[in-house]
Amino acid sequence: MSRRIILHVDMDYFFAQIEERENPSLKGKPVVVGSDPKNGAGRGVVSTANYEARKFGIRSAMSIARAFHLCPQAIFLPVNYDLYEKVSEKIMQIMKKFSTKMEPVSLDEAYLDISGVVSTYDDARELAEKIRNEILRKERLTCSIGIGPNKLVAKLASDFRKPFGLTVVRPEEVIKFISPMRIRRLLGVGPKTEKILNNMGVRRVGDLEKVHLWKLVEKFGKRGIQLHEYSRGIDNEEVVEFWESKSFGREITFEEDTNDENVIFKAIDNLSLETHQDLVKNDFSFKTVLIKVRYENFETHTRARTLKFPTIDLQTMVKVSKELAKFFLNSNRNIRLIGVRVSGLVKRTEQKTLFEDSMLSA
Ligand code: TTP
Ligand code: MG
Repeated sequence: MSRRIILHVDMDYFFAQIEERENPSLKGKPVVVGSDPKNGAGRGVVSTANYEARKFGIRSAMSIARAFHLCPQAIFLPVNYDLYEKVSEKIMQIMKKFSTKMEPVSLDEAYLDISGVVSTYDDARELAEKIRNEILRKERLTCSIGIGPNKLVAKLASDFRKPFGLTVVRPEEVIKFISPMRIRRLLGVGPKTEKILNNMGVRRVGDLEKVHLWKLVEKFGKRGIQLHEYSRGIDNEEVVEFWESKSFGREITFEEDTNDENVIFKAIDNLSLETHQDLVKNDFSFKTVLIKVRYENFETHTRARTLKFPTIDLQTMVKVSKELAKFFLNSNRNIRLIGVRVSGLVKRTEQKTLFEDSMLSA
């Protein structure tokens, strides 16, 4: 396997930075984007806050009432999701030019596999500078970028120095870089997992590295293997390209926000069935399954998996979708919208020809 170089871009205080750009008089003042604080009686949450507001302890997902209590003089703005989505599209278009493979993970965040574009970490840094500058020049917004040998490290690196940071972690620096980090920083370590690990005396990634694999598997099942790998900075997840590639999918906004697994899985059954009907009608197999989740506070994430071979099997679509969705269920937040999408489409007639060709040449 050739060595990958992965770049992760994350916009700085995204929703709030856009608000500042639209209204420069906000600059330098604490700004909180979220639901209506109603003078401290509001029941919603904070979507994000600019760095001035963070100085008062305000954070994403905190109750808006608490944010109001911490800093009543802050400027509280409603979530203008349509605007953020438009800006997000423009940023994604810019990034896309710089790589052959891009995977947007949320409105303000994307992975780029740049292995095909650069072969050294010095060139990768230069490329990152170009991306950062172009986003700044064209959109007047800052972002932070991380570069590393895989997605896990690249994401931790983009978060390392913010705002307008650029952090490069070479393969030989990975262990030193991640060991001191709190385990909570690892993808998939939510409050529950963190608590269990804390009880085992594990607080930092370096502590996790010392725990035997069998012990992690005993506690966490298959996920234990992943934790074991993450603790060593290992992550073989591919950057999955689905940007603008032809795809089929459906999504649904729940009547009421929910984190009931039964309700969500039932929705996945239905969305998969409808997506599958489209595939059959158009005679396509799929290779990639993608799940999209929007939480009650509009934070939106996607997660995808690519199969080894294209398939038309509905059960596979359902099974992979549910596995991907599970990842989002152990958060304390309710889900507002869920979507199932398949890409990496192959015309079934062409697939047959390909298969026969390979049989002939074998
Ligand atoms: P983040 O990248 O997590 O946060 P951020 O861009 O606001 O700040 P940072 O500089 O630390 O990257 O999330 C991106 C956007 O997603 C954020 O601007 C608002 C939204 N969001 C929510 O609505 N709720 C949340 O709980 C989080 C974490 C994000
Ligand atoms: Mg961000």
